[in-house]
Amino acid sequence: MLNLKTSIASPLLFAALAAGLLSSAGAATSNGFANGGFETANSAANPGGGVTYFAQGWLAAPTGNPALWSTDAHSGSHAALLTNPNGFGGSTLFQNSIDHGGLPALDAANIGSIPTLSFWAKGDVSETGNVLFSLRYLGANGDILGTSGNQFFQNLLSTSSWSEIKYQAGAIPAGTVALMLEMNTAVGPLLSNRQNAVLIDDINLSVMTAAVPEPQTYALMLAGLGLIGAAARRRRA
Ligand SMILES: [Ca+2]
Repeated sequence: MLNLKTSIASPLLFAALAAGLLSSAGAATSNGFANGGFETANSAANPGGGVTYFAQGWLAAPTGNPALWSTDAHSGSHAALLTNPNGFGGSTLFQNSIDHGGLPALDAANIGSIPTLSFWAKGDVSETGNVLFSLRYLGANGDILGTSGNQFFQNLLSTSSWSEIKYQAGAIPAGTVALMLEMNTAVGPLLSNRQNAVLIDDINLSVMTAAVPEPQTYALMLAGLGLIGAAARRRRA
């Protein structure tokens, strides 16, 4: 049996394994949602066409109370505002990582990697409301291949200061080409003089590319294996 402790091949082999582990960390692609700080206005080149764009690339639900472009910001000069000022309503924003986002279509290199979503939020949902986000994995035909489910975050909100909210999603399933984000607040009657209003800013979606050993890693591994083979042959001889 090969004794790795004394084999001349072991330092090279371990170096190759270490290089492989390092390269398997992958590279982050960020930001997956362009204009996640809501700093860029909707433009004439990006008209609504039946859909409400409240900031460049960001869609508001056409029903209920559309998401708004607010000057109360965590960074820069604008943020998104979800609000139902009269109660009994919903307000929703959407983003798709391809059509309006910052990522090319995801492919096999992304399958199995873990997306991370982070954003900053401030506000209140009133006593009868809630606010949530949902990440969905979309296939090439727009079919939903997986979802984070509804992630409620009203308990993390403050009316006076911004809170950072971070979420590590499930592994990207095979066939996924895009991630879609939905954020929504809904409320019944407004109680205790509490408004339903949630500000969102600095949305960042980070998608790690999956492990792909680089050519020099393969070369090191082959060199290490060759030396092990040579050592083993010497020992047998
Ligand atoms: Ca901003």
